Amino acid sequence: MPKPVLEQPLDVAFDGPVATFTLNNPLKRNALSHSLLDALSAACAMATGRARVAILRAAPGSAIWSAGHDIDELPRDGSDPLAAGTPLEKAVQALRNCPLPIVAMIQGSVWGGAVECAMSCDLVIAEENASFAMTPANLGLPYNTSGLLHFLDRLPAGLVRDMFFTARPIGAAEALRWGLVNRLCMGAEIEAVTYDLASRIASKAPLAIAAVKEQLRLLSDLRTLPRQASEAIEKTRRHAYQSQDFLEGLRAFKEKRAPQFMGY
Ligand code: YXS
Repeated sequence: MPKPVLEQPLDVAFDGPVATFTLNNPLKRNALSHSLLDALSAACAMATGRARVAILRAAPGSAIWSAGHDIDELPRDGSDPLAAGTPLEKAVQALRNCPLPIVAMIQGSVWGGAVECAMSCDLVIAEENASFAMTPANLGLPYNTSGLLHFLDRLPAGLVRDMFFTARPIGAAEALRWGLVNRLCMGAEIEAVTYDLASRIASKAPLAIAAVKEQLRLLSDLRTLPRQASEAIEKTRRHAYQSQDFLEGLRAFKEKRAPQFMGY
């Protein structure tokens, strides 16, 4: 493994044309703190022009790839926790806008906003016991429209409903079947498989790949919502993130108990 360049909640290392971004927030199960998310956005910029491909991973042997957004850093003041310009939304955009192909190497379980980060990478390689769970309904948090569009780009609407309404973890084999994962491999092989794939990508024409990545992003983002639809979305989301239920979800998580949602 190449020597990390930065000792941050995200380690960044370069080995020739391959950059490695390693999630490094072990005390909180690699939860995506604002500082980690900002470091991820910065790493995408740093790697541009310096590497040909990047790998986003957790430390070797991690049981949890990432526990999702740092719940302690979700706002309790009635503001939109997933507004445009928040660190999570900016990191997702940084992954999607980065000219380099980014490969998510998934060991362990992936939760909440970390699923959107993994899906915002260009390829997802997962070990056989990986899983993906969307859990905003455990907190009372209404996911945002840009995020839901990313899910709908990649997965059938029926599976998106299943994930968001039940919060059940999707296993690696099911994720492969639906295209959330590109390749599945044994845990012992995932490093070799991922770095071989990265080396293969690094040997291709970078400008051609960057042009295709940008076109695919623009084509998938080519949607504008009529004003009335945006207003209706904002109203229903505000009703949820300003609810007592959202505060109850946050309290229940911290108190390590099941939330009691009352519908207001
Ligand atoms: O009790 P201490 O102080 O040691 O802290 C515990 C957990 O509170 C902490 N921790 C987190 N802190 C902030 N944000 C998190 N997302 C988070 N996850 C964990 O880490 C310490 C060890 O956690 P513990 O004891 O639960 O570990 P475990 O191995 O028994 O269980 C690992 C998990 C991941 C299954 C469990 O920690 C868990 O269910 N975490 C929450 C997963 C989740 O719901 N993530 C979604 C976050 S919100 C989000 O991503 C978006 C905003 S959205 O909701 O819209 O998707």
